[in-house]
Amino acid sequence: MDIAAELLAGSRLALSRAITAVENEYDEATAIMQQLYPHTGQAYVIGVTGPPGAGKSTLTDKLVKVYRRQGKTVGIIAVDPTSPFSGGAILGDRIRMNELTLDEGVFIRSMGTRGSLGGLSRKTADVVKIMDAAGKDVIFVETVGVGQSEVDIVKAADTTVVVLVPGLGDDIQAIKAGILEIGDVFAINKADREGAERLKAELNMMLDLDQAKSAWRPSIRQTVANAGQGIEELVATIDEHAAFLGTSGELVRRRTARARNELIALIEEQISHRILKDIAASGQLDALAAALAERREDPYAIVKRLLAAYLR
Ligand SMILES: Nc1nc2c(ncn2[C@@H]2O[C@H](COP(=O)(O)OP(=O)(O)OP(=O)(O)O)[C@@H](O)[C@H]2O)c(=O)[nH]1
Ligand SMILES: [Mg+2]
Repeated sequence: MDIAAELLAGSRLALSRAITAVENEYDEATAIMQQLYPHTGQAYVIGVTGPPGAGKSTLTDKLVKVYRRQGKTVGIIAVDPTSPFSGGAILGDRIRMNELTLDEGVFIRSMGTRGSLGGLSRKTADVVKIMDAAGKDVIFVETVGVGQSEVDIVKAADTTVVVLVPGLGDDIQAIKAGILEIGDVFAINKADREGAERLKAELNMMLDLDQAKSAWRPSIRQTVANAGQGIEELVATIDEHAAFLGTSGELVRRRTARARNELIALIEEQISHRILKDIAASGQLDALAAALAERREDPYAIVKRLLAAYLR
């Protein structure tokens, strides 16, 4: 049996190998994804993002336990755009989620950049699909908040939980507009610390000012993740958002928009990859670069010519 068939039959090893194939861009990755695609679209995807050390992993660990008690199987993808490590090498998460690694109903995978930040969000989306096809009911994507990269990564999520903590200095100033836009649910974690109430008030004010109002007003919950406080309430809020997405038709709209973006990215990637591979292999790329440097050619004419040749 091949990897995809074994994965669909329930093999954890095949699941792991499929993810590795996508991460490392092995030749068989496309064929695997193609076989799995019809089996995707079943899982509910929850994004968890926020500043470094906010308690995302601790919170995820507690949330996962609630879903496990409900009998749901879970996939966890811990994405660190700042780390070159992958395949479970993010030690802190390993330790914090120690008990979960012993649970057959939970599959955890860490992903780093491996030097290619650009491909990380697309690869994350593929890993979500792989876990989805493997039958995970709920999939968590945890990513550290460092800017545009995590915004792109959480686009794979149905519900995005933004984790904030009091006492980050300028509190609300530190919360970039981008993060406000992606939050469906806000968790003010480390609410045992001073300033949790003030942060909540400030956040509420910013959300009220937000121009791009949609039918869903993001909810704010306070949590103390390491003590397990506020977890059930947070789950209830996530469930409320999921229900809202379903009844309003927003889930279909979001997933359609996501499919559209993924298709565009795939077209761009495959076409440029194909053309670049051809001209690099034939040595043309170097010759063209030299011609440009000496102004014997212009890049617009070159691209026009390459495209014309490709489209023929
Ligand atoms: N006081 C307090 N500490 C917490 C709380 N939640 C988590 N912590 C602690 O905060 C530290 C960071 O927690 P993590 O869960 O690793 O945070 P993270 O956001 O996943 O961190 P990165 O993935 O490294 O960005 C750990 O030492 C936790 O035990 C909380 O609610 N209150
Ligand atoms: Mg973490």
